[in-house]
Amino acid sequence: MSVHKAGFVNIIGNPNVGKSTLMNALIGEKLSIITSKAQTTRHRIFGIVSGDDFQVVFSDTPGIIKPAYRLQESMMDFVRSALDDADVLVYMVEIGEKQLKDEHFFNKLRHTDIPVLLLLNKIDTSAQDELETQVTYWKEQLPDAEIYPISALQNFNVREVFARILELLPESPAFYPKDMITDKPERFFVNEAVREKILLFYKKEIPYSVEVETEEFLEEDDIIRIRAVIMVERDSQKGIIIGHRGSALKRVGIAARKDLESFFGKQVHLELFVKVNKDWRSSERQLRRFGYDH
Ligand code: GDP
Ligand code: K
Ligand code: MG
Repeated sequence: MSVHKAGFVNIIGNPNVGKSTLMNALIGEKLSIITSKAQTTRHRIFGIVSGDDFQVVFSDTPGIIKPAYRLQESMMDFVRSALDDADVLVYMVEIGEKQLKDEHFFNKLRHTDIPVLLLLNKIDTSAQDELETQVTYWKEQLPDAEIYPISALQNFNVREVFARILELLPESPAFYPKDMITDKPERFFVNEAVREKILLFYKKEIPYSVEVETEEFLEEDDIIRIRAVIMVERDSQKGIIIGHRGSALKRVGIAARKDLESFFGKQVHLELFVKVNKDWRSSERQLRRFGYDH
């Protein structure tokens, strides 16, 4: 009888190094939203890859940042717990980057008993000699880590990383049903798809003042009917989100609907509303409502 392996792999690193891109490449589904802006990923998201004799539960975390307001503090709680509950840690840096912003966290990473794979990402953007310099630098910084130069975007070395993860996993039965690919409910992906388009289409601070909540998710035989609310902090932001005669909001709706149709494999009817909800970012009660309290 062959051995069954299963375990938890946490992907950590600074904002924008490519953590969500890697997780999606590993899983082959667009579970985690990706944009070029920092703080795109606010929650921890599980992505599950199963085979006949293995199950890997990946967790994509928000980037490591110094908390500036309440929301960021609870984002950092996710990151810290990611160091404690993993079987394998994937620490991602991008080529050219030097050292974590959070020294305390970096020390913890250096002294952990959990195996660490250091992925040097975005090597598609660098020259060979720069790559060598970086590998030397990181070998000094984290002597116990195994270093893999990769390109998450171009799928270079991703397969090799996955194979190594499988070797490092403990013998264990599966934790989740084999056909499950994520722990998040469908509504979560609606919220994230809408939020991704807002991050892409609006400038400056607008995206960071926004939260999305799906109020209705009705799956019928050949269509899914969704109603979602975009919460902003001020009336002026509401106007910007909606745009001239609703044109800006319409653009968000069309783009998000396309993504959701390919994600769910079904026609989607998406209705978006904008509501003003003052100070959602700093209120404890509101944060709990949006699921940031664990
Ligand atoms: P995260 O904040 O660490 O989750 O980073 P994301 O996965 O959201 O990626 C941030 C940006 O880096 C996006 O614009 C990605 O397309 C880009 N990116 C990710 N991986 C690579 C890579 O291997 N090469 C290049 N050139 N860009 C990448
Ligand atoms: K990002
Ligand atoms: Mg991310």
